[in-house]
Formats: sequence, structure tokens, C-alpha cells
Amino acid sequence: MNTNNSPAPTPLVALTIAGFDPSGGAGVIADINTFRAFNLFATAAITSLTYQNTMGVSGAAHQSAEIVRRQIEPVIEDFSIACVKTGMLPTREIITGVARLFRERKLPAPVVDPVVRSTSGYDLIDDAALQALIRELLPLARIVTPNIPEAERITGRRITNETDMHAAARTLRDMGARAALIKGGHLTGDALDLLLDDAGHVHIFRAARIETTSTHGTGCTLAAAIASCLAHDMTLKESIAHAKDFVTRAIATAPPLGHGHGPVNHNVAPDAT
Ligand code: PXL
Repeated sequence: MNTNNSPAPTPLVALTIAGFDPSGGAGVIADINTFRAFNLFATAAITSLTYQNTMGVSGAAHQSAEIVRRQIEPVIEDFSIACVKTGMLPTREIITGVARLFRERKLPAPVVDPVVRSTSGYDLIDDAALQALIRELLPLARIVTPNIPEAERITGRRITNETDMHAAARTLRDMGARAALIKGGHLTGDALDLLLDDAGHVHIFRAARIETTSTHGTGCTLAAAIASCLAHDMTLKESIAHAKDFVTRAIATAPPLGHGHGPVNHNVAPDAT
């Protein structure tokens, strides 16, 4: 507790470029809550205003590339950014604009969560955006973190087991990503995630499956947690291990909220292990 009114130390600053979920479980609100849990100062640029609650997404007002750029530029001109996470980038124009900012400005390579579809089945980005994501953003990413349906849509491969996950991760690296984490939560059995790292080595992260409907925003939370740990100078492998542990405990202790897929609990300590 700070009792003498002296200034707090300069925090690390995180930036999320993602969609807004007014029901608070996913998108920038999940990212901000996660950054705060990891002791980072959160900044955010909103790519789309979605209309949703825990039961589903009914629509979205995508922002223009200019609106997105005009949110980001003043922030990065003022603050030194320690990590960036990208989430829902719904249009080709937004992706092209964001990729240009990464190329032209001194920004850390982003953790790219290639959000393509909501848990409830709503398509959050169109095909032109998907192609732009592959061509322009994957090569700039520190790591890309698709779940199984996202990895299938991006790579065009069917994924039903660990061998398929490995092959899809290789395809993602062939497409230009430095590293890929494929999240196996949509398969059956243990929650198994597969990392193919910069050196082409595979690491498996395993957690017991938790039977719950509180999974809204888990992808956003994991990616923001990975970005936070990278900002704290952890290795990629350590960052994923810590982030996965955080998400697992956030799911296990999720509050009963809403009538559908409820949010996770971002108020868990980030370093219990
Ligand atoms: O969890 C995927 C996701 C990401 N970002 C936003 C969302 C969703 C799912 O609903 O709304 C803004």
C-alpha cells in the first residue's frame, strides 16, 4: 500500500487493438482487465463496436481504418509501448492500416489473436480481412494464437488431433509467423495447446479440462496475458505457461454471470505457480 503519496513507479504500457464487447467478457475490456492483473498500464484502440451479451453476438459497427489509426497514433507518440496484442480486426482496410503502423513505427511485434468467429458462431471478420491478416499481419507477429476453428480457417486444414495441430502450426510458420500457438480447447480430452516456437521446436501445454460454460473471452485473455508476460521479459515458453495458468484459474473461479457463456474471473493473481 502506498501511504506516503509518492508517485508510483513508471509502469510498463500495454496496447490492445481489438473489438469492444459491451458485456465486458471479451475484447478490449478482457484485455484491459488482464493487463491490469499483470501490473501493466492498459491502453486500447477499438476496431469495432459489437452488440452482444453472454448469449451471443447480434451485430457490429466496424470502425474505419482511419478511426483506428487516429486512436493509436497519439498513444504511441506519447508512451513507450512494452507490448501489443491484436484481437478482432474485422476489415481488410483496418488490417492493412495496422500492419503499416507496425512497419513504420517502433512498436513491439504483436501477439496476434486471429479472431475470426465468436464462441456463439458469429463471423467476426470477412474473407478479404482474413486474406489480409495472412498476407500482412502474420509476418509481423511475435506469435499467432488461433483456436482450432481459427487455425482451420486460416490454414485450410482439418484439425482433429495433436498431429493435425502440429501440421497446422507448421503451415502458420510457412505463412510467415515467427511462432504459433494452437489452442486445443475445442477438441475433447485435456485442454492441450501446441506451441511451434521460433526455432521450430514443439512444446505442449496441458491442463485438465474444466467443465464450464464460462469461456467467453478466454482467447482474448490468454493473448493479453502472453503479451503481458513478454513485456515482463519472460521467454515465449514461460509467457505461455504463465498465461495458460492464469486463464485456467480464471475459468475455474469464474463468477456466475449472464444466461449464456459467462465471463472468466480476471481477478486472479497472475503468478500463483
Ligand atoms: O472471443 C472472441 C472475441 C473477440 N473480440 C470481441 C468479441 C469476441 C467474441 O465475441 O466480441 C470484441
